[in-house]
Amino acid sequence: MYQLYYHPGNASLAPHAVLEEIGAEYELVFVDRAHDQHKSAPYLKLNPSGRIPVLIDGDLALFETAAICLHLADRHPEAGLAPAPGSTARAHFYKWLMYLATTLQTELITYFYPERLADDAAGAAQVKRHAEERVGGMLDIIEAELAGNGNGGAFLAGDAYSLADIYLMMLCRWTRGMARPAAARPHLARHIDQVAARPAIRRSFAAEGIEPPYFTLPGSAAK
Ligand SMILES: N[C@@H](CCC(=O)N[C@@H](CS)C(=O)NCC(=O)O)C(=O)O
Repeated sequence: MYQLYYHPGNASLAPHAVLEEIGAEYELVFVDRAHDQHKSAPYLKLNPSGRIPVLIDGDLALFETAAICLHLADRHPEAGLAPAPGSTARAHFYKWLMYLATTLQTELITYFYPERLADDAAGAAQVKRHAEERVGGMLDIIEAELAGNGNGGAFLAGDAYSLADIYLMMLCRWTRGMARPAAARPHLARHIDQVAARPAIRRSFAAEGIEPPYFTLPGSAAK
């Protein structure tokens, strides 16, 4: 049985939803961020970067969200959460998953922790503002893709649902407090609503206590 170290709504949400889509047996292990459990010696043995999540698969302790999702897809190919290796769809899938994990997610982390990149509160506010602007530009690129300017499918990696769609949905949720959240863009709104409506995704939300509205906060620019 897998174990997933998680905190509600954190980067652990994507692998949690992937586990639900697969129908695998797993146990959620709560990481108490209020007490910095993710910086404790036992946790750092599992993930030396002190970040959430970690997946335990037998003797394997795996960190990095995208790596965990890909490993689960590899272990359960019957779940169909990634296109066939070597296919054009797989190439697009790699491209978008890497874009999400290395570009959009990284900028979102700057948005959430601006104080790590500044010397004082004014500097942190400036970093946060720039990060929000840059996230907006990245979301516009994904919006154009979903509108059919790129490989043009209903989903991020083409015609079939994949774990890249789950990953995108998780990151879009993180923008809900922005002046112009992901859900303010019509194609992204359609996409993330479609992903969030899936029974497996709903189960992962329910288990983490995530309630609607999922992608906006009152007063945001999104409907
Ligand atoms: N690249 C890492 C980033 C994970 C990450 O930053 N997780 C956040 C929660 S969403 C975290 O643990 N933050 C605590 C910290 O940075 O101290 C991954 O995808 O696993």
